Amino acid sequence: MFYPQFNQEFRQMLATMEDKKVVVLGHLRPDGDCVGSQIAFCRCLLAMEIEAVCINPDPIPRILRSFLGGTPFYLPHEFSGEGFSAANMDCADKTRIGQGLQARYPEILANIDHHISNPAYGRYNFIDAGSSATAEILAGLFLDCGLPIDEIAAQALYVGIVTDTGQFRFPSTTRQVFEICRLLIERGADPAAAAMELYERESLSKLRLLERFLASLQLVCGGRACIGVIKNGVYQETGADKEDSEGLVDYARSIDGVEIAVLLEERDGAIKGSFRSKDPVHRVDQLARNFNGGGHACAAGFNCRGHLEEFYSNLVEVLQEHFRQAQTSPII
Ligand SMILES: [Mn+2]
Repeated sequence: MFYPQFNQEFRQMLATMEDKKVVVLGHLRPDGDCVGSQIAFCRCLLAMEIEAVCINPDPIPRILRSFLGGTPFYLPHEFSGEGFSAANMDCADKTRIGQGLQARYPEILANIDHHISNPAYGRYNFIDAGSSATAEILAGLFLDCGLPIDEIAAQALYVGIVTDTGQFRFPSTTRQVFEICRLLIERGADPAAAAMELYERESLSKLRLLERFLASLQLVCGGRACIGVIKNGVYQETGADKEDSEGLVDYARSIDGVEIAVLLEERDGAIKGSFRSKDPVHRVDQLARNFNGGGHACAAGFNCRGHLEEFYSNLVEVLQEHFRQAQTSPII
């Protein structure tokens, strides 16, 4: 069994869902793990003849739409979902589903997630920070319980895992990850087809955005950190969408000697930031907490008010202090 600690409770939860209608919720700016987990969980419920739909506070990114396979997905204004019980996928806290959905669903029946900071806000909680993806947890639970995983669900779960492990490169890539992926492939997941959709269908405007981001990169803290920015207006100038910033910060992290990378997006008086680190020792979720954010040890984010120039120098100080306190030696 992959998750023996959850087995009984998961079965119990599914049993209570049998006389309910369920809305499967994802987080703001949904990513592959969020959408993949929603697809799979919704399809599992539908196969059990439980009425279920997915609702997301933001639209599904273009790149992920081909994986939906007819699974019902709505925006909040398209489906009222009254009388439905909520199941949150990949949401580190209640606010991640956005204000509107939070008001609609103040109580969360199921909370399935792998964020270290998740405070277990659901009636049923399946949280494992040691898992690479929410999709890994879900796949493991389905396999443990012998639940049906159709081809579309298998591919969706695979997409969640391949994206959240950075294509099997991050420290969260364990033997169990490969074991689960092997079983998903047996059930119809197709790695080459997934890679084609995920990584070979970029828009030119996204690459124009990348060009601007790369031009902004600065090394700080003696080359141990790298910061890149996207200023107001760059989206308009390049024709890129907000969702196209996904993955940019990884280029900053990829530089030799860089241990922490930061992407700062200026958004009309507010700043959206993403932290990535090469080593969990840096706990970027704690760094993000300085700015009211959170996330994983190696990947975290925040949103705050402020102006870019001021914020930038403040951030450099926070990073300098972090490296002083961490007393970690540079990775050479
Ligand atoms: Mn995730």
